[in-house]
Amino acid sequence: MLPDDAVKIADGIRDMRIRGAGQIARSAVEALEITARASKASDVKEFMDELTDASQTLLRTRPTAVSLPNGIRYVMHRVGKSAETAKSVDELRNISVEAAETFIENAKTAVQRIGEIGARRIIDGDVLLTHCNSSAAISVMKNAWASGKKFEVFVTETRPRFQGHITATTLRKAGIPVTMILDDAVRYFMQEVDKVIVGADAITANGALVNKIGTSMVALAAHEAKVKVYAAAETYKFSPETMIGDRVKIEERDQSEVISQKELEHIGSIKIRNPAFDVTPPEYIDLIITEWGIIPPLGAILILQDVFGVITAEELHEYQTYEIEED
Ligand code: RUB
Repeated sequence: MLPDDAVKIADGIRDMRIRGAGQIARSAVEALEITARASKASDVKEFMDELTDASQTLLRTRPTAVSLPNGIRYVMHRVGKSAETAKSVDELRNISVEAAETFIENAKTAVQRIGEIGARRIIDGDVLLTHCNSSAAISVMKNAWASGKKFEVFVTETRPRFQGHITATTLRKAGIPVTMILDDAVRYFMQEVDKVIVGADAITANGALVNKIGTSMVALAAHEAKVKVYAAAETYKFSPETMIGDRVKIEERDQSEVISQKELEHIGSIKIRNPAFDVTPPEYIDLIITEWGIIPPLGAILILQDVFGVITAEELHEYQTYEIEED
């Protein structure tokens, strides 16, 4: 049984009250911390079972943001290693809490650092375009604005959940001039744009970007118009599974986000598809801005090798201290 506050976090991620890959990871790790603090386990094995249960619940909430399993892996790997020698539940609890707090702290620092690094790529007079709502991309724009650069931003609505409204509000509050456009108007306006800047739910080993549905069309329009595309991505969004040939799972959400039941009945029997993310190939991305610096997409493998080492499928599975159980 998960503590109520951890259940609330899992529910919040599932129904998107908690959203955006970075925040999803930080909240999931916080849920592990809450579980560790609340545990009344009488021995180390029982404590590990409780944390593993919590990990399983959190991993099932949303499938695409790789930051979620990477955040859980960060904590569980450290706790799992220490469980072999830990003398008491309290010792292991402290290790869990410390690992969770370190991950959350590092993740926040990463977003700030990306902002500082990325801001250097923005110059006076730039017209930017962003899609969806990314705290990493916003950090770049806010840092650039705070350093005195003057620019404006096209913000897409980002249907069906309208995350563009959140982005527009945040940028506006920072004083940045915003023009909101329909997602479908991206190509129409692209000739006025100097740089596209978006966030990431995952970066694959070959440097592809997994982000909000529509990102690949934005990148395609930018490529055609010779406009630069920057992805802002913390290193915990790089997917180790893609090093061994796995693909990032694309979440498909309910049709009710696209059309009401009443409208659907009016139209008649049709199929609705609602993928929440898409994949932009590395050829359409100029730079990935990480907290370690700026890399070309094909440098993604170097980040992965640095974080996870050169690993085989067996090692990756061994490295994980949990497995996602099939339902
Ligand atoms: C959010 C989305 C964001 C990335 C990066 O999708 O696609 O661009 O998650 O965000 P959703 P951040 O609203 O479906 O979660 O930079 O904040 O991690």
